[in-house]
Amino acid sequence: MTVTYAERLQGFDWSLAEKDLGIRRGDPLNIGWHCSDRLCELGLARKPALIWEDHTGESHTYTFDDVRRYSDAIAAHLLSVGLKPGDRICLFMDRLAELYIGFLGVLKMGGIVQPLFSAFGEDSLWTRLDNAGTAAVITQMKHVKKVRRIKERLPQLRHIFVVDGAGQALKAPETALAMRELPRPAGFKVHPTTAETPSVLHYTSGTTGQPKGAQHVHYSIVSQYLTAKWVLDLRPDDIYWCNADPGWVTGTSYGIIGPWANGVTQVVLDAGFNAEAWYRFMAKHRVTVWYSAPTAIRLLMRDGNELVRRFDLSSLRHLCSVGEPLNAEAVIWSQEVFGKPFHDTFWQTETGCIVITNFPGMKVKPGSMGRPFPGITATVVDPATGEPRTGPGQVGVIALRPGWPSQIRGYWNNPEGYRKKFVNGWYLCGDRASIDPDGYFWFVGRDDDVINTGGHLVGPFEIESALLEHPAVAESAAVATPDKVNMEVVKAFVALKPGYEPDDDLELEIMNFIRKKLSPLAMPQSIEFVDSLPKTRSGKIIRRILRAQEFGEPVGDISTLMND
Ligand code: 6R9
Repeated sequence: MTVTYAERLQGFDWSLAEKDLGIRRGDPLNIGWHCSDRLCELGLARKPALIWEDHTGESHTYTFDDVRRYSDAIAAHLLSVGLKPGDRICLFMDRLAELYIGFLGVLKMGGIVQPLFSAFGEDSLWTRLDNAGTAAVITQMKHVKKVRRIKERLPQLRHIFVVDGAGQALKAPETALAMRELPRPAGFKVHPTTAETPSVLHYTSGTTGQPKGAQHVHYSIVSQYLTAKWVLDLRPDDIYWCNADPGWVTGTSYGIIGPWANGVTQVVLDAGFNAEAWYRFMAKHRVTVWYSAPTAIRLLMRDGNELVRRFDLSSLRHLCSVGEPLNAEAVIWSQEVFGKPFHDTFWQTETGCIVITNFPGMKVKPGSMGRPFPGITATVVDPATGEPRTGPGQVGVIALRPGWPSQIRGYWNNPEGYRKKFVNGWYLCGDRASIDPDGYFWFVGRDDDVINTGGHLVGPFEIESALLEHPAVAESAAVATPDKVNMEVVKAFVALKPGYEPDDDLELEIMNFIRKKLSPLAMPQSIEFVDSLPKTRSGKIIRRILRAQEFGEPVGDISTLMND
């Protein structure tokens, strides 16, 4: 029977999770150990941990004992070549089994694991590896070329491992790292990291500057374990699918740590979106709990109800969504075709775990994000003063009282950037919302210029910087424009240098330039050529005006901006 939200709130304390996980304050704590060795000790060695499948239908099952042994072997290998605890080690590959198991391997040797989307182009990759001072990249043949092209500009990068590189033409410092061929390390000891030892470094985009490295610690497992158990409603016999890529925090907090800390079997599909393939995959593996995102749900809706009815999806018990506003239509549609609603969950890279959510069994108000997870104190405030704005109809910025276990401990090499997120003792999420009399949060929009496309945050600054590298571009601004499926997509405004004339070919060329340098997500879907861009007196481009025009919203008072 589902325990109610009210019951969960009663006498809540995070130590509940510590007790379940056998964590004692002051003892070593290592996520890699918790997600593999511990489960074997608890008798789950032969239980499938990962059922991996690719787009051809090729499939492989890894037990918790396989995950334990292979992650040990990877950890031992990384140490044997001279990598050290605290080194940043990047995972840059598709959703291969090595990504999930390598993640634990890096943590087990005490390294800081830095997962990056394999879709990233050279510039996106370089920015993040340079900022983190990354010592090693673990990649695959398909993506190694991108690493090759930038490695001269990364003096700290000492090792490039290619997981499918055996027998291939590799160029130093590349070496092959075949997980299954590695020697079984005799007597390997997991590095004795502690609760506050850095664990995962996720890069996330803000309005200003290049992306920031959000620094998680091993103690995050406490929140990730409990939210996975209570919000995703994970139970021992579940077959769980999180369709997020581990390049995104959802793919690590709830695509690796949360479910495995619970000893739950996960399925992974290493393939792009395809409605029919997704339904077939879920039906084949009898998926019971599915964590997805609004854009994926809208894509499924687009492909119609007839398709979904061709598959037996009766195994599905619980559905959750994250990343962007879950529109009421999507909740209603899911009720119609799956017989159950998607439960919205709200959180961020910085929070590390779900903080506002529709609990299982709680009345779902379609369009609302639900209520704070127990142990999370949340409200909405005036971002200038930090004073609550919870009166009827009032909108404020979502604010959290710091101190939950998986809150990041800072931005990598950027303490000032993190300090700016706090006002009057509250951590500000940068999202606007209102709270109804029942305590449900209703998302209104972002409070900054970050573009949320298909659930992924893209920073305008990164796009604008890349645009300026194109020979024809004199000035640029990147803003969100509405999109039916992705909610928002990137639109660029470009002023050309003298001698260049706007035309379709140039538009396409600039779009592809960004796709290659950054990623398909960051690529503007359209470019509007303009003579000049709206600017403050100090010369900063005012994106707000452009964005408001795209959304047909009033531009508001810009006199203060113009006087900036
Ligand atoms: C986990 C994740 C965080 C930003 C967040 C907000 C948006 C996330 C949402 C949502 C509306 C939801 N967001 N969940 N907006 N409803 N349920 O998404 O992390 O990539 O850091 O993005 O995503 O704007 O501030 P991250």
